[in-house]
Amino acid sequence: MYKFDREKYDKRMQWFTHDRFGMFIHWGLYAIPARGEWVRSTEEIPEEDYIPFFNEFNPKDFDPKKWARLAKQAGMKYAVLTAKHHDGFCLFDSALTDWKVTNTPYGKDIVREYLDAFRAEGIKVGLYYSLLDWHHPDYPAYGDRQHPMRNNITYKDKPYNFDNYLDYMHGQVRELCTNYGKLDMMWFDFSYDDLTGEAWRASELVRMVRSLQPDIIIDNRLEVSGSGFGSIATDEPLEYSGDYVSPEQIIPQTGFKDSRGRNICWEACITMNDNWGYCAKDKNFKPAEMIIKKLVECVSKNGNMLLNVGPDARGNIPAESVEILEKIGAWMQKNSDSIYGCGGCDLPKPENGRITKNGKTLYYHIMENSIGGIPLQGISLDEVESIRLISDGTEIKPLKNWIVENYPDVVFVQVSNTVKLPDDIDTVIAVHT
Ligand code: H79
Repeated sequence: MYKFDREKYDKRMQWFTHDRFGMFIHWGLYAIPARGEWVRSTEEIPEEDYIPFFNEFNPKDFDPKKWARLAKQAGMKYAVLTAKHHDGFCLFDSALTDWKVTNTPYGKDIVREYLDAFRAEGIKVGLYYSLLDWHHPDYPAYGDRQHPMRNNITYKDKPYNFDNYLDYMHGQVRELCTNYGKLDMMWFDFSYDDLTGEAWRASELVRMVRSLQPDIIIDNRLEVSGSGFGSIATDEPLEYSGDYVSPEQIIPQTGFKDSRGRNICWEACITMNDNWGYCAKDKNFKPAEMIIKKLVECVSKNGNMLLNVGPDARGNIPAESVEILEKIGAWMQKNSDSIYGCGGCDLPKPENGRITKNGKTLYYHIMENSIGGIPLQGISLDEVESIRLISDGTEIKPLKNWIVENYPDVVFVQVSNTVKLPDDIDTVIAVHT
């Protein structure tokens, strides 16, 4: 009988709640048509028209060390690569299929190259594995044009044996957990309709993963889709509940608490533009400034952000994404003390920004300027030990004038003589109490 072990759980989640910021990497054959990772389904591309991308796949510029350096410079502490996405194509050398990178002209095991490069930079490593598989003949992709997860028209009216697919899927996950050293995270994607939980033989799968990788963190999508908590939010999580909630393309209004008031771990996965896989036409990139503020928002609600890049067919991360990551990195260089090891606090969100907290230090993220003193809401002067600008450690003096007396639970700071506040993005003031 499975029994949830809270102590073990808290221990394995320590790095996750500390690190807060990771890189998601969506890469596969779909980088060649360059219309996003769902192209096979949305355009109802039959097998024979997708195979040419397989025969062609040879990313000349692929240099995972470059990706890893970029992630590190951006302040990302962990990464997750699509070992297999919904099209079933494997970026690893699986013994269970021919539909894999080592059979393309490129010929090498990309998962292994990625793992080596990211580990060398001290970045924790995860793998994404799609539960959907439009390539495998026993996955129920039975050609229903109305159903996006199941509209592989090549398999229309073909009989299938779902148990064969489950054996294959379990076998591949076993390969990933056996042949590639220590993995920090498995990111399953995703449950829908009646395909959820034990329909994936999920308890058995999770038991196997944890026996091979005792410290691994698993997302919650063996139980739910991209939305919803699952039993992780209850006092008795199921064996396959996963370790954290995985809101997709959304940052929740508040953090999550379980019935006993404990924070529930979560990670918002977010794209920079409107696609996960490379999409040549999609130039709808979010400004770096916005992404930084959203990262702060996640942390202020006790969550993580997994920010996506979709490398192109040659293996280059798009220039727009590189620029965004460099800007994030410049901000993190000065301000990451307000991200790593931080979470939210019980104070309401201040009007001019947000608060993150690490132990006795409150980080006031000032995103909007004030005339006169800048209000740091929710504290009083007698609680304050020191106030510092975290970018350079400059001491900041509390303002003392007639306003202050009217607001006993606000500390006003005057910084115009020392530094202009805020900068374009988010100036962080550390209040040590
Ligand atoms: O891997 C990324 C997405 O491809 C995957 N999860 C993230 C991490 C994902 N799979 N499904 N979904 C997200 C949600 C499904 C959205 C859909 Fe659609 C709406 C499928 C069909 C309509 C989006 C829009 C995809 C095709 C059109």
